[in-house]
Amino acid sequence: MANLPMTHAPMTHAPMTNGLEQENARRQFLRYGLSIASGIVVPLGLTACEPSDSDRNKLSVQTFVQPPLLEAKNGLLEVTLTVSYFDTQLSGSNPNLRHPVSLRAYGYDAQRAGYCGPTLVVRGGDELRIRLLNQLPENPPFQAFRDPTNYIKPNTTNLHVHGLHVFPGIYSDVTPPEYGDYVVDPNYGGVVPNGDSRQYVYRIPKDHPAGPFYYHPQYHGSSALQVASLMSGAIMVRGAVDDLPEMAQATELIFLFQAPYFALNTFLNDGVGVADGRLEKFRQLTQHPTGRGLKNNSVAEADSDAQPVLINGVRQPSIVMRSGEVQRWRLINTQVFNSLNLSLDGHVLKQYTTDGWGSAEYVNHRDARTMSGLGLQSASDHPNGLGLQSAPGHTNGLGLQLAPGNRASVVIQAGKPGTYYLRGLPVKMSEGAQPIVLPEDILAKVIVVDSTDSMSIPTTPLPVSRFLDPITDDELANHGGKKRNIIFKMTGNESLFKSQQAPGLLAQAAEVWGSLVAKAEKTYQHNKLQLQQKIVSTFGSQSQPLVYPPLPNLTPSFDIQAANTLNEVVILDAVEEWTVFNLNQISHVFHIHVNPMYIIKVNGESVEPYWCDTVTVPSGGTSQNPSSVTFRMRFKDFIGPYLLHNQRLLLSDLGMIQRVTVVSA
Ligand SMILES: [Cu+2]
Repeated sequence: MANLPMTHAPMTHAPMTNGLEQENARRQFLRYGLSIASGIVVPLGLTACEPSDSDRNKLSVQTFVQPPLLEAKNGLLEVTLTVSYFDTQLSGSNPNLRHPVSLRAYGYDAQRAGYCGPTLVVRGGDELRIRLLNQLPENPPFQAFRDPTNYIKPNTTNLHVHGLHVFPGIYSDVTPPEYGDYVVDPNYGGVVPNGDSRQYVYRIPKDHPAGPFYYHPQYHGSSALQVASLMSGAIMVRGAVDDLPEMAQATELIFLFQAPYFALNTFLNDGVGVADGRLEKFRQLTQHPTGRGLKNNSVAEADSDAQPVLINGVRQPSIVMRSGEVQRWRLINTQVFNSLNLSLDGHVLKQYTTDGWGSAEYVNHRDARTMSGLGLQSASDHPNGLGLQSAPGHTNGLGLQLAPGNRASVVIQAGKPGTYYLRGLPVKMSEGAQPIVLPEDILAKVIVVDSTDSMSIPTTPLPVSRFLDPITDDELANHGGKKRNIIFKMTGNESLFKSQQAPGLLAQAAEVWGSLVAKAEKTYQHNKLQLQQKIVSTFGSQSQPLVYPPLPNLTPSFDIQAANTLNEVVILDAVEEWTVFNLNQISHVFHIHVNPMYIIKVNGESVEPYWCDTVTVPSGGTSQNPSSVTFRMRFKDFIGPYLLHNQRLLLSDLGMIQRVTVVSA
């Protein structure tokens, strides 16, 4: 998307022969993606040809734009993704008010950077080849004062295919080596700026489930800053469910929910010396982790310019549907901290994948406005299924909840003509005296125009890959059945809740605990020593950097933990049961690469099992009584190193991250 989509832009209206043809053209337009500046015009009545001026007034404008879509041919999709700065304008909460920004973003092949990377479409058995080319400028040297080993390199990057079940290692049998979903780069590695590149190769297994995935950088220490710019894009794996005639006929819309952070007036720029429109310092994130969405207790306390959620770079786009029309939407939360709680006025979102993992039956998410308010019951049919956490103390949401990294596929059928809002209902992300509550927001507008022809909703059971067969007790027992515990704990938890009064405290607040705490402590001390030595060698004395640059503003009082400090070693073909504990009032978002999770328990209580790769570990945990999620995983296909981490990426960058290494027996 090279150009800025214009909200309510006038559009040149091609002469048409009939409404159907135009509708077909519109669908082609949507299906194959678009990268142009204008909106889409659909007449209110499909019989309206050669609209007169008065007819024109009735036109409904679709301002929803899709990322360009690239599809594999003959089993291969090959693309170059280019990382660079993207100078453009983005809306704040007011869609008509744009701010100039200069943020990191993906371009592809000969196309310059856009609001999101292209959507990459593959099927099981295909090969996806991505050459990642880093054209960001050299890393700024002053960043070295932060920490000599981590998040000193905002312009070093790599590529992660979130959720994909693919080889995580390096193909060293070719020269130069090619990379799988390899993101355990050491701090001297990665794809360095100023022209470095890396060839990634993802061989999609034949039985790979069909669903939405996405790609984003995962260079430890830089991931939040880069993803909180504009660096993400969708991956669609197609399969049997997509071949159902009713699915194939339904227009597919891909939503990347983004909340780019950037300095604006003094916001996100308190003392860090960053120009407006830029995101250059990790501290910009840590001092305002939720952006402008952080509220006190009251939902009603709407922020006049709350951290705006954009969809594919556009604030509050409008979507035009015909009454009775069925569409399917792919919903991807690419935010680095905030969760979403989606509800569409007067309509049902019929969910059929959680993340990229399909189910045979729909989970229906009804209009949840009437249930709005905190602590009420979910409006969903199966509150314990498909990615919803309805455990006690976590019933904040009522619509379709997407934590950072979560995706969903939904089918919707347009109702009566009218205008409906796709809302982000309030999200309560923590418990405690000062809970973090994100205010309600309008994310998109759905304009339903009159029509007599109706489409049908795909009937169930929907086809599901055998890859997603349940992991039974027997299977677990017959494959080792090892149990592990992972503990998420930020120290200085209360600081987070106070961060709205005293910005910057989150930077002191995160630390991962695991089975190897002593080892972590050793690394911590080592990093700290290195940092001190670096300062001394640069300035000759320890006090100098306090003057220039303002070190206290740049350096947290501890050093972040390297991504490979903690390591879980797993034997190939094992089937294991893990429990992730959360000792904090804030909910954490557990994500593991390569192998999805089969969730069986929340807070120790059985739930209707489901597959996912990103899961909220409920809020309200304490050291005495942690919240938890329990799941099973198969480690069947791949050996190699990969990561588990908090998908609230700024916490991951601060150290809530571990390495997993699968070894052969
Ligand atoms: Cu991932």
